[in-house]
Amino acid sequence: MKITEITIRHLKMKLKDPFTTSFGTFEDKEFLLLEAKDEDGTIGWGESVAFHSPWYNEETLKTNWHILEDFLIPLLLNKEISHPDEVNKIFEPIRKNNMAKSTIEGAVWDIYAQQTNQSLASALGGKKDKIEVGISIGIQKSIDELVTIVDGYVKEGYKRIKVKIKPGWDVDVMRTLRQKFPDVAIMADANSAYRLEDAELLKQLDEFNLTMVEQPLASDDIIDHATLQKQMKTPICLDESIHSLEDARKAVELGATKIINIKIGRVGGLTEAKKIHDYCESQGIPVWCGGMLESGIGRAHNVALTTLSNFILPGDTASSSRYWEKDIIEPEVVAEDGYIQVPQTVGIGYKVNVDTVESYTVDKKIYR
Ligand code: OSB
Ligand code: MG
Repeated sequence: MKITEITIRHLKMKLKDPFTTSFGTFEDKEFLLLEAKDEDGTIGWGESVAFHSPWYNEETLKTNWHILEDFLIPLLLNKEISHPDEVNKIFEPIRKNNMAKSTIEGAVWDIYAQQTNQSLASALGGKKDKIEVGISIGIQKSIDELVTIVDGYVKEGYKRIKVKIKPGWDVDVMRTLRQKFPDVAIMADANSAYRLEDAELLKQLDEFNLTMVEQPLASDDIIDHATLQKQMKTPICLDESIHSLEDARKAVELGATKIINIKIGRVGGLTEAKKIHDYCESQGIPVWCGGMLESGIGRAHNVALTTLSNFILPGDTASSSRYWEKDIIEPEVVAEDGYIQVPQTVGIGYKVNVDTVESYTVDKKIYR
């Protein structure tokens, strides 16, 4: 395969409900979509999970556009590739910028799956025909409102409820949820809102039998997480701190994490995601697939990745309709009773509705 044309689009999609984390609120999702065409006209799609501003990590939609336009696209265009695993190596001269790299790599995987006449899931080596999913719920105005929302999603069948926490919205919230939902798998995600000095407070979470606590400490830390894990019974799961197989190995060896959240964009693409998955499997560390409020295209990639065997815990890949009035793929991603059926058609398995994509597009450029 040889990529001969790439289109980058900047999309803006309104979220049905604003989403609040420990660092701020989203009302709209702005992100880049990448459409790659190979020499025989096969089209593949990739989504950048970089946000409009750099609060989750240092990448943004604009830095991704810059890195794609000035470095990654020139490295990849018209280069002969026999397998998507080679994309990583082609990008080796460029440090980090994982979300930018992953955007193209995802499109190359989509093309590869189509050309080898298989679903993206099976191209990755996934075997499941359905995946188990949970849902991530932002910070709410009151605990009562949160309880009502959780109740709705539990009734819809989501297999695990994750709630965002931050200082002042933590122990009481989790205590109430555990009282109201004694048998539901519940976890908390702090998005780095605490420091090791908060260990006494975080240890109070041990009372509530949480499945895990996600990224309690700094986004670039693994040392303090290891110290905290020694004092806490609840398993720690790292999200922001893991950018590569090497990060995963160090975090596991130090005892900083007992579970890993794999996000394709954060680790630089599906090839690296699969390596982390395989390493964790060999170490007995369960993984799950995180989310970045993706449109249908990123969501389709997440569904495919989750079919790998060590994605043991339900991830954050909820139904399209939880985020959008109208998603850009057909059919939309649907979780029923907490399961998503994995599409068996070739490539990402969902049809991209280009008219809908265009209706959300605020900027666009073609590279040849
Ligand atoms: O930390 O997992 C996170 C959303 C935006 C940024 C970071 C995170 C999240 C979520 C939501 O938790 C996951 C989703 O529903 O896509
Ligand atoms: Mg997280």
